[in-house]
Amino acid sequence: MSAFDDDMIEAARKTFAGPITFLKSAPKLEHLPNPVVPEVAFAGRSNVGKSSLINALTNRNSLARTSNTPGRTQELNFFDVGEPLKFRLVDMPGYGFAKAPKDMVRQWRYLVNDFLRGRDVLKRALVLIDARHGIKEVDNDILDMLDTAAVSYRIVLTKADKIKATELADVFARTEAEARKRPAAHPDIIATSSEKGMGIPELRAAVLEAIG
Ligand SMILES: Nc1nc2c(ncn2[C@@H]2O[C@H](COP(=O)(O)OP(=O)(O)O)[C@@H](O)[C@H]2O)c(=O)[nH]1
Ligand SMILES: [Mg+2]
Repeated sequence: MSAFDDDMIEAARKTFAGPITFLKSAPKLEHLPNPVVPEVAFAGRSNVGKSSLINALTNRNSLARTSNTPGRTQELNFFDVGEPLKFRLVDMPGYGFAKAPKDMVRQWRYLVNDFLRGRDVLKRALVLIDARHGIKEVDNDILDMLDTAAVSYRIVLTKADKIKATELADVFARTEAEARKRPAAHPDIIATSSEKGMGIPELRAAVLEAIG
């Protein structure tokens, strides 16, 4: 069922088992690291499981902090992968939490939009969608920004362990159909569970594929 062959899966496993370190947080664009290697960014509404997924991918327990306090960080977090440096992962600020002040929403939009438009080394974004809900209204902002900026992206379902297999098959088909209508979206999506490890080897391979 996987679109990745064994060699790709194994190469990806090795890469993510190697050195990965937190580089820096950038609350503003002037704090971005120099664009010296390809980057893959993770986006999604707060609490979608972004930090957990980055931790699962990198086999580390607390590389990206998992927290239950949504929306506290309006920063781009950069992680260096490989020694010598091969590529970077970017943890983008979450969106869509209920109590966000208007200023914060505006700041989020500026930061994310400017980053997406101006970052030449950004090869792909992974947009995380909660498997229990599928794509919601609140996700359209980022999907539209990515389509408009022509930044290639792939939709990734999270927390797949929280629903039954039949429900997952349903939301998977529905979400993939939506992805196929969007100009900059990869036609294939990936279902993951950070808790159970489902889809993690494939997602690692998808990151390697994206950086080329
Ligand atoms: N059951 C289950 N819970 C998860 C999974 N991924 C994240 N969570 C939980 O969802 C909550 C939010 O996760 P977090 O990674 O902090 O989300 P973020 O705000 O998107 O970074 C935490 O309580 C996690 O333990 C998963 O794959 N399965
Ligand atoms: Mg987080």
